[in-house]
Amino acid sequence: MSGQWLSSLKHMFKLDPNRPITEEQVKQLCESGTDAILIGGTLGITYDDTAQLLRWVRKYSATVLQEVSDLKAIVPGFDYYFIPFVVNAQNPDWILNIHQKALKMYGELINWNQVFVEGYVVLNQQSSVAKLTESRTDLDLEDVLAYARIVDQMLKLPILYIEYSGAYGNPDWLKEIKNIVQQSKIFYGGGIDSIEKSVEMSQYADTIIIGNLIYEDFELAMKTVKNINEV
Ligand code: 1GP
Repeated sequence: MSGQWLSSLKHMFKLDPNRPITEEQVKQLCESGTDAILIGGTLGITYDDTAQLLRWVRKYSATVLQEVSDLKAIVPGFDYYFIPFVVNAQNPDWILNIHQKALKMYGELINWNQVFVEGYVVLNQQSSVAKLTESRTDLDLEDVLAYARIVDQMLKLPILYIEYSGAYGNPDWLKEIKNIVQQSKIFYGGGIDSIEKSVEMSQYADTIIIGNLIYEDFELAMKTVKNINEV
């Protein structure tokens, strides 16, 4: 079931509980035809803000996922939970320390059928996530392919997330990554601020994630859904 469901994801909107959005906009995103609404962010993520967004999204039939970044903000009631595992982090918390703490607290309560681990490769040095996790971003293509192989072939994680948060990545690199990945689904997020970029990255990534554009140009963000489904 899980692999099949992941394969159905071509497009997702990522809502940051720490950024302003209206209930009407959430409604439109839910009814846009996107494959899922992902709720998560890096800084200032609280239980209350996350729960508020979930309440708004839950009024519609959209699939809703929480990407967990703070143990204090895990909210029950999502369809699925995505757990980031940042493979190029140099701060060990983001490799397995936080996960160990989480499982010490909640290990017995977790329904593992609802959980997917994302092998993150963080590539934009300027992003909050790179700074927080102290990710090693001075990488050439061969370095990135090695990280992709760790996620895909060594750890066999369901998701390889190529994260450029706030900047547009190199599509040629995505093409090379697609060529070597065998079983992980490739998520791409970062700097998609036009229809052309959304279509371009969809050629190589199984799933594209639209974040900032929701807050910068809502109407344009909405248009990325239709165009992806025509790729
Ligand atoms: C962020 O990958 C997502 O985690 C989306 O990136 O905000 O740059 O669209 P943007």
